[in-house]
Amino acid sequence: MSASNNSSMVQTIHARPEIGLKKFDIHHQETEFEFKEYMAVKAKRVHEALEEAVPLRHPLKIHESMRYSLLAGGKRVRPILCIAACELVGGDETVALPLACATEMIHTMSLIHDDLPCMDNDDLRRGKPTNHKAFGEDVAVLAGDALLSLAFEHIAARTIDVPQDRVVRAIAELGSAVGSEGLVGGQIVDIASEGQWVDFSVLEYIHLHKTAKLLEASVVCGAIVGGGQVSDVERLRKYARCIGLLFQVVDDILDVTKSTQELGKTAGKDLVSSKATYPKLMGLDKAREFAEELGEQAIDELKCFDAAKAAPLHCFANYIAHRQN
Ligand code: GRG
Repeated sequence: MSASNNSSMVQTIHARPEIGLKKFDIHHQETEFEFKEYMAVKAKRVHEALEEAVPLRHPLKIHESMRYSLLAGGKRVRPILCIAACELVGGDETVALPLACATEMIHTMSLIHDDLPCMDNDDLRRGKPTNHKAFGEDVAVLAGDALLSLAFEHIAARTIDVPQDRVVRAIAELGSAVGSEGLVGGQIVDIASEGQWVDFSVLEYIHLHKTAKLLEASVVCGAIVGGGQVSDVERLRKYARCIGLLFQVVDDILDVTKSTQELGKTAGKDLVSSKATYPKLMGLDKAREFAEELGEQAIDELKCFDAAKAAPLHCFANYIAHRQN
């Protein structure tokens, strides 16, 4: 796939101070990159590592439940981003693999808990009955808890050939992305906002925390264990924040434009619920324009890196902007 063409163009995007969007130029550089193949190879490697990390053992029920959701498929966006960021700054895939698996364990636990009757009360996830539908609420809560705990154990026990200070920094980054100022913070504001009128700043808070924080931490942690300079890590953080928000804007758009079968989860839920979404607040066309802007700004953050090495992250921004499920 050609990630870009040989021409150069300049595009102006207007400022949105909440997330630091600014005017920028998009410089297209010539680079060839097989993104589909890259995704398939990395997803397979992550799947095998996850399979190995959670074997079927005693007590059987909890491990069955953990494996049911963890190995159910999913796009593996977070672990692949983690590996891609590590490789961009010169690190080896093996160095990032335990962290990459941890991001997927945390993501999966957040989906299991999000689907519970006390949260979103959903029946379908990754094309299958949700964890609590298959195993019961009690087991689903525990499977989520066990995956969260295993994620941090896995990083500490399995990350090898990396200076300890980097591992500790990565654990701190991930811990903060998950907690009360991360995913949990976004979820609680989301719950508290239900049935209320919310403005853009609240909507953006919810999505920057509920969705973007884990994507950001995946990229940042990959760059940290890969040995990236602080300036590069921070540049990649900005990239990741843009694609994190982009991910959610696209999720909102897909919810109203795709079927349940196409998504593998219940479609149209946002429309019937009283939840605020980007299409509801700004209309579908403007939400699509906003998604384009975020994708372009993400790519702009990569321009100081070598174009060939940054190709996976470059293609990732396009993939997230144009994904169909
Ligand atoms: C993390 C301690 C802790 C608790 C969880 C429930 C909760 C707190 C937070 C909700 C987080 C959540 C479910 C956000 C939505 C993120 C999102 C857009 C998920 C869809 O991700 P995809 O499309 O799914 O990558 P696949 O199935 O492809 O992995």
